[in-house]
Formats: sequence, C-alpha cells, structure tokens
Amino acid sequence: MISESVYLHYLSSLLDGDKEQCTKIVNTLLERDVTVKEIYLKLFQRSLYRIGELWEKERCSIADEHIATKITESLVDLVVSRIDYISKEGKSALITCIDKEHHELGARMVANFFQINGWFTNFLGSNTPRNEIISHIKKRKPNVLGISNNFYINFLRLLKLIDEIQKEFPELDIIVGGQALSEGKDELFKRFPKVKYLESLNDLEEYIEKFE
Ligand code: B12
Repeated sequence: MISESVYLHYLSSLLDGDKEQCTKIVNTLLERDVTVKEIYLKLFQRSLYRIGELWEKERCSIADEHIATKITESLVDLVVSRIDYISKEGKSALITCIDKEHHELGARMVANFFQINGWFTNFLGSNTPRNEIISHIKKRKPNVLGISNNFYINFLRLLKLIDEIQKEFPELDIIVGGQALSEGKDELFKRFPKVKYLESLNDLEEYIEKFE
C-alpha cells in the first residue's frame, strides 16, 4: 500500500526535480515489499498523469515535465533491477511504440512487467518505423507483440501497422494499450477483433497469467 502522504511527498519531490529524494522513497517502498505493479501505477503513473494536468493548466513548465519524465524513466528501470525473477523458457514479447509516438514510459513499464514475469523481452522504444517493427518480428518471432499509442493523432498509424502485421503474421498475438485508445478502441475492435486492448498493468497481469 502506498499512502497518500507518501504519494504527495513523491509528487512534490518529482516537481522539485529532486531525483535523490524520489529514489529514496522508491527504495523504502521496495524494502517494505510493495509490488512493482503498485509502484508503477500508484506512484509513477499517477504522478505523471497529475503532471500532465498541471502542464495543461500551465501550472508546471515543459522543463519541469521533462525532468520528471527523466527521473521516472530511471526509476522504472531501477525497480526492475532490484527484483529477483525466474526466466520462463520459450516465452517472448516484443514491445514497441508506433512511428511518431514519443510517449514511451507506459510501454517501458509493460516491457519490464513481461520481463519480471520471466519472459524474454525486447523493447523497441518510441518512434519506431513500421518496417523496423516488421523486420524485428521476423528476426525474433515473439509470442506476443505489444504496441503503445498515447497521442490520438497517431491512431491511424496504429491501424495501418496492425493491418500490415496481421497480413504478414496472422498467428501473432497482438496486444495494444495507451491513452489514445480510450477513444479509439471501438474502431479498433471493429476492424481487428483478434487484437486485445489492455487498459493498464492490472489487465496485463491477468493476460500474462492466462497466456499458454
Ligand atoms: C511525459 C509526457 C510527454 C513526454 C514523453 C517522454 C517519454 N519518454 O515518454 C514528451 C515530452 C515527449 C511528450 C510529448 C507530447 N505530448 Co505528452 N505527455 C506526457 C505525460 C505528462 C506523461 C506520459 C506518461 O508517461 N504517463 C505515464 C504512463 C505510465 O502512462 P501510460 O502511457 O498511459 O501507460 C499506461 C497505460 O496506458 C498502459 N499502456 C500504455 N502503453 C501500453 C502498451 C501495451 C501493449 C499495453 C498492454 C498497455 C499500455 O499501461 C501503462 C501502465 O498502466 C502525459 C500525461 C498523461 N496523462 O499521461 C502527456 C500527454 C500524453 N501528452 C500529450 C500531448 C498532447 C503531447 C504533445 C502533442 C505535446 C506537444 N505539443 O508537443 C507531444 C506529442 C509527442 C508525440 N508525437 O508522441 C497529451 C496527449 C493527449 C492525447 N491522448 O492525444 C497528454 C495526455 C497530456 C495532456 N494532458 O494533454 N509528452
């Protein structure tokens, strides 16, 4: 459990650009056996969504938001480096953002979540050209492809990418997520009934548990 006071302390440290304090808070939570999912959702995701709102209302600068993002990026990976996990032979995931999508933190969390569940995971990061994604699928032959789309303007690129991938790899399991889909998901389901939309790490946890 992450208390409201811990969250508020973390948020204000993040807005102050105080990486050392943010790291201390995260380390304390890990020592108390707070789960990765809880830290990712209740601390990192919640604080960044809040910073998005503050930025929209011009109550925090672009520089503040960039610093907060950089601190969070390093902590998202730090948390995983502290976890002992057992590799499960034969399960692999490829996680990517679409072309022109610069929001990559959510996708990074998803990739790390597969990793700590024992999957061999490749994370392609933000703004990955379509042909590169397709070549990498050919090379790695993952069991699951995860695609992230946060900026709604990129939604048509997502549809085009899925269309091409399904033609080339009809058996590949595709999961998608990101904030652009809260609006686009009906269109997505209509065109690609086999593609799964997972809203957050809670849905992902269930998906991984049921995957055979
Ligand atoms: C940091 C940030 C940036 C950074 C990103 C840096 C980086 N390394 O990622 C930078 C500065 C690049 C950026 C740029 C822009 N941004 Co911005 N940004 C944000 C901010 C503040 C945080 C994003 C974040 O990391 N959230 C935390 C993560 C953990 O949440 P998440 O991405 O939703 O991921 C979770 C789920 O969605 C899901 N998920 C996500 N992907 C996937 C994939 C799979 C396979 C699965 C299963 C699940 C899944 O699981 C995750 C964990 O639960 C948000 C505010 C917000 N509400 O998020 C705005 C926000 C996303 N940005 C926004 C905008 C408008 C922009 C810009 C257009 C600004 C501009 N004028 O230049 C550009 C667009 C760039 C582009 N072409 O993509 C809008 C988007 C509105 C929309 N939906 O279209 C937001 C919502 C801000 C706002 N309130 O308006 N941004």
